[in-house]
Amino acid sequence: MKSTAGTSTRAGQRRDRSPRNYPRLTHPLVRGSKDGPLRRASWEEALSLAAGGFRRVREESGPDAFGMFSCARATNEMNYVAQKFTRVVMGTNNVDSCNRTCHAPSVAGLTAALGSGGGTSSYEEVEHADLIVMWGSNARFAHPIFFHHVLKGIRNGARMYAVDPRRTSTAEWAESWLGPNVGTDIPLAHAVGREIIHAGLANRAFIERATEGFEEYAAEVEPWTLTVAAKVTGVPAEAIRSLAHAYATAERAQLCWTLGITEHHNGTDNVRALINLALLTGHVGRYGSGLQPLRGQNNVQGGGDMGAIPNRLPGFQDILSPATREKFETAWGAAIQPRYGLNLTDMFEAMESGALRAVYCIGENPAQSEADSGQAVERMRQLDHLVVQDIFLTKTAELADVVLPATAAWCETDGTTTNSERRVQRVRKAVHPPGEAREDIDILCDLAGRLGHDWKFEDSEAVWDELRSISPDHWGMTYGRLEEHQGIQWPCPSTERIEPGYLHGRLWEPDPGRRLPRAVFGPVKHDPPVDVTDEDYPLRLTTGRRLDSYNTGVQSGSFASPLRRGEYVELCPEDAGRYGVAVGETVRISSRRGTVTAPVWIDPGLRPGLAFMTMHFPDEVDTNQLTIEANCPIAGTAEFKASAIRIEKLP
Ligand SMILES: Nc1nc2c(c(=O)[nH]1)N[C@H]1C(S)=C(S)[C@@H](COP(=O)(O)OP(=O)(O)OC[C@H]3O[C@@H](n4cnc5c(=O)[nH]c(N)nc54)[C@H](O)[C@@H]3O)O[C@H]1N2
Ligand SMILES: Nc1nc2c(c(=O)[nH]1)N[C@H]1C(S)=C(S)[C@@H](COP(=O)(O)OP(=O)(O)OC[C@H]3O[C@@H](n4cnc5c(=O)[nH]c(N)nc54)[C@H](O)[C@@H]3O)O[C@H]1N2
Ligand SMILES: [Mo]
Repeated sequence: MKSTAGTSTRAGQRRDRSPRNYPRLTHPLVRGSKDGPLRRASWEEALSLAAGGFRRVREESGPDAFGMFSCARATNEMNYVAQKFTRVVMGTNNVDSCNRTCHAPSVAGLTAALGSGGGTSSYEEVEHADLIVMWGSNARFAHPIFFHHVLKGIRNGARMYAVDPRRTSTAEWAESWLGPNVGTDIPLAHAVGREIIHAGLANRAFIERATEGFEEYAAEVEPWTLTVAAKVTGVPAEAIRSLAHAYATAERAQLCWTLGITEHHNGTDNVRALINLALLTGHVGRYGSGLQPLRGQNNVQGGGDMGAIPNRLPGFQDILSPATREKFETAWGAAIQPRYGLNLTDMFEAMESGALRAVYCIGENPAQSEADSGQAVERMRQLDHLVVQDIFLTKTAELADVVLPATAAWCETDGTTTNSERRVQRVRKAVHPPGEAREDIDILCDLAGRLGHDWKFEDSEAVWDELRSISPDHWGMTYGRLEEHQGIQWPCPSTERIEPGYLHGRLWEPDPGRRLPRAVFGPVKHDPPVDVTDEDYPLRLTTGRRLDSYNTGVQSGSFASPLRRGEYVELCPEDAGRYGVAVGETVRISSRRGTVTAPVWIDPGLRPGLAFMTMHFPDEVDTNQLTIEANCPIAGTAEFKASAIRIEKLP
């Protein structure tokens, strides 16, 4: 972890609040010299420069000097081809996506506890649950389609609890809102677990039949009495008790979480703390009860399933398994490195050491989405060769040597995507792409050809059929069947059957010989946020989303809308009073990494000492200049949810 002053990169920051709309890329761009400007180029010139750079770096420094950032908004087919390009053409497993910045801890935690990284239930089950817990999730804003299922559940009589330091729009729908201090979810979950055990509400039969590690877990939670946890979390003991009893006594309970849990330096431990509660009560592996990490981007689940992650081949098959590697080597006619590649976080570190020299960035905007973005930009500047393939001219594209204009997956291409309930669905080309823009897969195959691999895919279905032939979980999903059933959930190993929509039914099957794999408790420990608040940086800043905008704002733009009010730093009324600032007044916000200015908004849903900002308007206010690159050692996800800041009123 390196800290940079960062202030210099902010010199040109826009101070006006006029809208910024990104220009759609309609033709390739190249940079004549390292410090020269980007200029228009033909496809021939751009692709030959892109391929030439990749070849040169591989020859000089070996395959592991290359890294691929793959696009979680693009199709499964495109992610399949991108990881195949990385492994077969470039010869490395260095491929990853924005999953690293959000739900990698969910995948790691679920895999360690249950053997598979997918959410365990279907959306429909939420409509028939008795209890819905939304933990660190503002689904009303960030997952509005899923939230419709939640609202149906509530209408059908479900009770809902919300656990979020802010009283969010989601919390407004809850019967009970628990507002923990940022970064205290493990004490809270452990106190819930301890209360369930002490009240005699643990599902002893399930624990005995289906799990391991209970004794160690029980010992770990024992010190977390309601009183101790109330002191650390700030949640009243009675509210913790109420959640424990509601969860343990519900017939069907859905435990849903998102980034309030994962975007911490101990995100995987946080996830394990929640999974423990399901194992304690048997709320997993049967209809209506389950664990749902609501995935972020439309196809971030599919990107991982397709192998666009450094440790798995398509179908979530482990690279370390010799039999799996052999299967893929036969299918692809190329050797696969028998070790995990670098994840996105590792790749940024490797840029700094010089080990990573060339990056092919497809549909990601890390110059604005990475924690401590000043440092991330500096690292990307050190690359010998950066190729960006996007639909807009992003801040990241502005750093590139070659910029390739792609089509938008969601309306200009054919293929499939996979949502949080593991449902694969078709997307179709509905409009013609602008200018000379080409499909992501087409560009990848052209580059592969220039690097010696002659790939011919007739259409997206041909890519999908190749994937099906090597991923047992996808084998039964032909395009025809996807159409017929309007989407199918994995696993789907047979072309004849549709499997139940929930996972891990094995945990409820009789197993007298103890042969079936068990679910594993994680005896995790509390570890407070890395960026401590003190006299100099007395406020806790947490960052997240609003309904009206999308991620770094590239796709949602900054166009004027009655819904959208641009970036603000949100404070509670007490803090605004303490600093003597009113709505709209501009303040300077500093962390140990950088400084930005933003106007103030007052949100009574916040508590004293807690501030909130989004990442949606980085050209106005570059929030990630403030955030800390403190990463979860297991998943590599940064602590976007907890920075320490100071606020000063401008004269
Ligand atoms: N409108 C809109 N929708 C989106 C997106 C978007 O940009 N805009 N982005 C998409 C993406 S990529 C993702 S990953 C998802 C993210 O979806 P969410 O994770 O729901 O969104 P966030 O607002 O980042 O964070 C959720 C909540 O975590 C809370 N939180 C912060 N710290 C803590 C903590 O320590 N403990 C607990 N329990 N909670 C905490 C915050 O107050 C916030 O309300 O949204 C997706 N959907
Ligand atoms: N402070 C703070 N920072 C955060 C977070 C936070 O909560 N707080 N959350 C993190 C999370 S969860 C995420 S997921 C990341 C998101 O980080 P990014 O993925 O880097 O950000 P996006 O703005 O979603 O950028 C998506 C890019 O994909 C391009 N694109 C869209 N469709 C296509 C396509 O079909 N083909 C191609 N080639 N390109 C396409 C868009 O034009 C855009 O440039 O941000 C992270 N950063
Ligand atoms: Mo995300």
